[in-house]
Amino acid sequence: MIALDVVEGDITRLDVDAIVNAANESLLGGGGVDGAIHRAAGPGLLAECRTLGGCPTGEAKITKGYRLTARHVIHTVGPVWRGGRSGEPDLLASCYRSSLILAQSHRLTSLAFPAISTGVYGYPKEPATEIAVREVNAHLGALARVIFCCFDRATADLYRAVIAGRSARSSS
Ligand code: AR6
Repeated sequence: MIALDVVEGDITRLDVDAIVNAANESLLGGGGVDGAIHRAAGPGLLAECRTLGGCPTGEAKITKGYRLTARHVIHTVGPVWRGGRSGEPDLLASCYRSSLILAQSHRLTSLAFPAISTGVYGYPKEPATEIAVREVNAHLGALARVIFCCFDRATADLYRAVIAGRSARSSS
């Protein structure tokens, strides 16, 4: 039974137990997928986020989903890309791992990830995708379904290639 799925589109529309938000350490909203999630969830999400006291890079915190179809939001903070020698790969891996562990500790069974850090935070897409797929494969646990939600076709193709075990660099 294959649990990994690649979906192209807007993560705020997905019917899953939790969608993951690529947030910043304040957890008080921003642009990109973070902005889209807060807009779709409504003001209740920001109110709950204010009670959380932020979130360190590489860690994750959970809230309810408010007006989203998803029941919960797992907020994680990816690393800002600074060239790759400032611990970015470990921090990005930690985002995926922390989110998966948190989902399972709340007995969630379906989860959708955006491509964390690959927008405003500038993490190159190919190594980021390899980390995402590796960590999800390693920490699937009892999750029945994990979706990689990609905002565009090129990102979805890259995920499909990495999941299929093809080199990211030969996927275009
Ligand atoms: N659904 C799915 N993916 C999306 C969506 C969406 N609605 N919108 C954007 N993406 P980014 P980061 C993709 O910049 O790099 C925020 O201001 C996008 O194409 O959202 O982790 C936070 O507050 C890209 O591939 O997140 C932080 O300050 C991916 O989501 C900062 O940005 C991540 O892009 C975090 O930067």
